[in-house]
Amino acid sequence: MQTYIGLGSNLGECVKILESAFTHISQIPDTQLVSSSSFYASKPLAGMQQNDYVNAVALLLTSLSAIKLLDVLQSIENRHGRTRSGQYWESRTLDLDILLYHNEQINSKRLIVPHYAIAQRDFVLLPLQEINPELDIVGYGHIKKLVSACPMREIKKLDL
Ligand code: A4P
Ligand code: MG
Repeated sequence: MQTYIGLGSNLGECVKILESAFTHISQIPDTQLVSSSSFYASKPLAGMQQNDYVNAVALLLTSLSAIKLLDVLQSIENRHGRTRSGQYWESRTLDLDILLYHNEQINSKRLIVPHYAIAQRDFVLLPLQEINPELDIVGYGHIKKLVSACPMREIKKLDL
């Protein structure tokens, strides 16, 4: 299955953490890391008083089920010092979201796919478009249309 993963970090050495996350992702069993986007820096959503985020997207080919993949991704988050105090949108060393899983629409207790905010976030749509400019998102439409409709904030592709 083709699956797109969104990576985010706004706590600690964000760039190094995302680089390490890509290494861990490339080692997931029964899974191949096909491509990775550039890194994008932007302010936290909703004007939250937090450090800027660094975000990226990965395209994987996997034979793991979506829920098994979520388990593995959460263990990678934990290994990168992710803590959860229960606060809404708290700062995080590493967030790994399943943006898309093949063309499946999943609505279970632990998993909503496509990701609930996939069409509203510049830091998700731009790296997705970079990796696959012809992407058609089930239930939402063509990436080009979504990028034109999405309010773009200040977002910077990092030169690494
Ligand atoms: N879950 C459901 N669907 C999914 C999915 N598709 N992928 C469940 C991953 N997890 C999914 O996630 C809470 C629960 O969501 C998981 O246990 C899983 O069962 P979490 O990672 O513990 O919490 P979270 O990430 O704080 O929650 P939420 O609401 O998903 O936050 P978001 O949407 O990740 O937003 N600004 C910028 N610039 N860049 C960012 O990356 N991120 C956020 C957080 C806010 N502002 C941001 C950014
Ligand atoms: Mg998350």
